[in-house]
Amino acid sequence: MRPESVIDVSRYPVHAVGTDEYQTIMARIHADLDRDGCCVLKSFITPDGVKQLVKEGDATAHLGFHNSSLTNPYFGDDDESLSKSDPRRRFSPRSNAFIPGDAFGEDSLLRAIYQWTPFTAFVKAALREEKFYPYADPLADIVINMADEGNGFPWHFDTNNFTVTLAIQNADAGGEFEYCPWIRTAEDENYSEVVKVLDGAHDKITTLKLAPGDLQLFKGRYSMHRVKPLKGTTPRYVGIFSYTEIPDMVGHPRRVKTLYGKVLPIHYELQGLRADALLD
Ligand SMILES: O=C(O)CCC(=O)C(=O)O
Ligand SMILES: [Fe+2]
Repeated sequence: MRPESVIDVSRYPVHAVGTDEYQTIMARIHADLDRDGCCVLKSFITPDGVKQLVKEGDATAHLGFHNSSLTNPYFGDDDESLSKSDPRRRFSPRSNAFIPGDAFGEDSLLRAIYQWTPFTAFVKAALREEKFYPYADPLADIVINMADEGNGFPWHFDTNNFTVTLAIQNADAGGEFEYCPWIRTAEDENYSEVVKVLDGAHDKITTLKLAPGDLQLFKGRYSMHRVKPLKGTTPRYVGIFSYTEIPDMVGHPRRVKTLYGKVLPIHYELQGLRADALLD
């Protein structure tokens, strides 16, 4: 299957740069992102495409690497010098499995979508990112986030500025994506609002029930979000597409090992190539 046959290009003309239809969809995406930090393109992938992607998930599920931890909203360590009620001391269980990028070979539809040049250009324009490259990490460029009964993803902020996710299969129940836009800024952590979200007492929590085939663009660095716990025996599959600010960048070997359970030679060869000096 080719990407252009499974992306609903009549609704989302990703390849038709410069046309009125393209401008219209771009304007909507930009408005949604500015207002909510979130934009959902419903049924971006056709039902036939979704079927194929579910098959890829089922066929590669055994390659998923399971990981669970207790996490605060910042993925940080505990700090006993802070008061017990501080959000940095609020830890919740998190558990999932990532099916790594090398599970999706050249015959993979998920990979074909990610590598389709018009799709990359569309996502770049949608996110208005100047420096924008497909991730050179063969394990992390595309992954399927797989989770089942009891698992979810507690309230957090992302390390990266944006995520591009594709809903592939929902669990039998639960798994809603909840978010609270623009809770913090680069200058202000706004802990009092963070606590309200953690307590379920915030009045700006939006709940999204994504359907298989929906593409979500999300700016998660400033908007707090979570995936509600899952129920039932059907695994939830979400495809995650990653991009970087510089070409040829890969994950740090230690972090790659934690997330995917293995490291490849390229992680050592390209180690340390970064656009900034932040800790990974
Ligand atoms: O699985 C999802 O829908 C998003 C999970 C998430 O927030 C993350 O991986 O940072
Ligand atoms: Fe996140």
